[in-house]
Amino acid sequence: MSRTIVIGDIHGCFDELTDLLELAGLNEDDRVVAVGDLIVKGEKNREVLDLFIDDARFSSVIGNHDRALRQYWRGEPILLTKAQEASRAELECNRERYANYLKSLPYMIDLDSHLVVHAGVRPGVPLDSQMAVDLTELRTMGANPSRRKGIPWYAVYRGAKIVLFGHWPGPQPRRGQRAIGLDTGCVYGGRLTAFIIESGQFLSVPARRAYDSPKRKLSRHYRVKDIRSSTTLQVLNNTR
Ligand SMILES: [Mn+2]
Repeated sequence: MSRTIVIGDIHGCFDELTDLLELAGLNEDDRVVAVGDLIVKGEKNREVLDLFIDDARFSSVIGNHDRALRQYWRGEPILLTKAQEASRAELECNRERYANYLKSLPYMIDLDSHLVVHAGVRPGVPLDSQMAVDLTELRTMGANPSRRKGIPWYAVYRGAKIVLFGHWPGPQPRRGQRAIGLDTGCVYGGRLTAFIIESGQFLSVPARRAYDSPKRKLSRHYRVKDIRSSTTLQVLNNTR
């Protein structure tokens, strides 16, 4: 049976991506979907993009870092961070190829029962009315979507589709009643994590090393109480 393997933030960690796909035993008829931030901070950004461009099994939504380069190459007035500038320089050798690929990345990939986005969806807002800034940067409820303090969006979200997201690294996958966060901080020396939709199974591999240091200590997994009735969580519990 073909599988849908959803992978957390890769950030140029091509070696760990290879390790994870080997652990998963990637088959010809499997599909790989990334939660975005394919590039920036790690050191093999070209290799990651080449794989996603050349292999039809691979697709991704756009992350905030992918988006920054896309905006820069479109000529929008944006200041790149140091890490983004380093990736831009690495990718400049084949700018048209990489710029075209970043241009093609959607904000959401709808997998029917599941929805893949980079950061989150704002609870209560219809999917076709979500804002780009929320889809690529949302962490908590309130006016500043990037804020880390406060109630995480996924603790409130009760939408029809289970949202698979990245963007907010933690030592373990983040879990809400209807959402699963897959960024386990590989580029910071954590792990690269995948979730297989059909089996509800998590797979992860350790980073070979830390390629960047986080701006703050990886926050502890936010525990959502009263989640017993959730189908998602039953699936998750079975795989512990
Ligand atoms: Mn990220």
